Amino acid sequence: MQRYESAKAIYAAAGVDTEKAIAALREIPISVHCWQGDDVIGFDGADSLSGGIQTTGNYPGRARTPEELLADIREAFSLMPGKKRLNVHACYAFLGEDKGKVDRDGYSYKHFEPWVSFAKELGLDGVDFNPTFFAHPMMKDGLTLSSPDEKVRRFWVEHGKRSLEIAAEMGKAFGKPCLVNIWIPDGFKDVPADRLGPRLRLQRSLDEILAKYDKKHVIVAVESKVFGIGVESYTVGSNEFYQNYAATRGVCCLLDNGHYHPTEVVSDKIPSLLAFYDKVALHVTRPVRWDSDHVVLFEDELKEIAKEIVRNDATKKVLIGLDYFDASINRLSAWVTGQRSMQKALLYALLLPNESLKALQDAGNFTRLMVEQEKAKLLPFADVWAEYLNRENINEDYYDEIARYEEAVLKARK
Ligand code: RNT
Ligand code: ZN
Repeated sequence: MQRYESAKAIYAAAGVDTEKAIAALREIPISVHCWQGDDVIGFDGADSLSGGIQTTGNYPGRARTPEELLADIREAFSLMPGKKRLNVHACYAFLGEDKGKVDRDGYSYKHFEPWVSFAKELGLDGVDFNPTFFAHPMMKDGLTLSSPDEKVRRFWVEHGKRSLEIAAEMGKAFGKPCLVNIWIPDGFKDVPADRLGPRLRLQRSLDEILAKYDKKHVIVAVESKVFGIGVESYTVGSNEFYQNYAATRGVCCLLDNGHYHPTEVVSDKIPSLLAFYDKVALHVTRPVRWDSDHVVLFEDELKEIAKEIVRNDATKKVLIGLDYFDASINRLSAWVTGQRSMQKALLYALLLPNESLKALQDAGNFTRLMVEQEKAKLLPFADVWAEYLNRENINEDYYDEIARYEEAVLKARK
């Protein structure tokens, strides 16, 4: 308390209102991915991941059933401060008696209703949804929506349509739109003979999927990528393809910060897109040398991303989602560390004297801008963070609780 009062005064002298920052942070939802808990396997029959994405590590305790995953989410979410949404993939369908009978082209809301009830029980802000275009036998030669095989392409178009219907119900259940993100793994390991054909087929498939959906309850995003493991030479859903697709079809782009060339940064892409789009969706991750999906940490580029959201007054325009999967450490700890890092970065950005820094830039006073930006880095951020957690009834330390859960619950999973 004493530390907070002193920090509050130091920030006030720098022109920053810490109370306002804390209040603003509380209003920014973070969509937490369900797939960190089970290494992106899901409930609908896959036993391994495919489509150029990979989890590495075999730390004990992976959730193997819907019950285990829900229990882990409940525990992990209890250690995460702030407003949360739950991000669900279609492969996490509760199929019950339909298991083995109904495939992804036949999923309906009833298979996901348990997620909605669960999210309500946890008091979450809503549920987001993703069609799952990977880890499935109907992927042919690594292709889904861009497949030249009409039977394959139709199957996945149908899956996309079903997903939008499911999402509309999810949106209705919370009275807020549900974000549906479309990511497909389609691409080639080696030099293709036709780069346009697959893209034209993808364009057609997307147009078919999006022909009709509930725009009040669903926001659609498309996620581009450079390459995947085993899909190094060509990606159908490239950045240029999706940005133009989104702009011409009135949907939004989802930027995954692991999906660009190593010196490109998503923090710079956010304001570029905000100049044209009402919404920009994010998959926040931490790429180490490639799209490795490491646990998100409180690092410089994350801070830059948060700054672009906060100082452009875009906390309602940028839809923040997490997308990482680490199987080499305790999976709950991975979840919590990543979510808290995002929260920290947002608070950090909210606590900067953004207006006066902008004024220095516009006045061309770059010498003072550099001095002030460096000074701001050492403001007593940690004390405000501690106060925020305190008000959220969350302990700063989460290791002991996770270790307890590991002993009591995870160790029994053999
Ligand atoms: C893959 C994409 C995609 C997935 C999730 C599971 O490179 O980032 O978003 O990680 O849909
Ligand atoms: Zn992603």
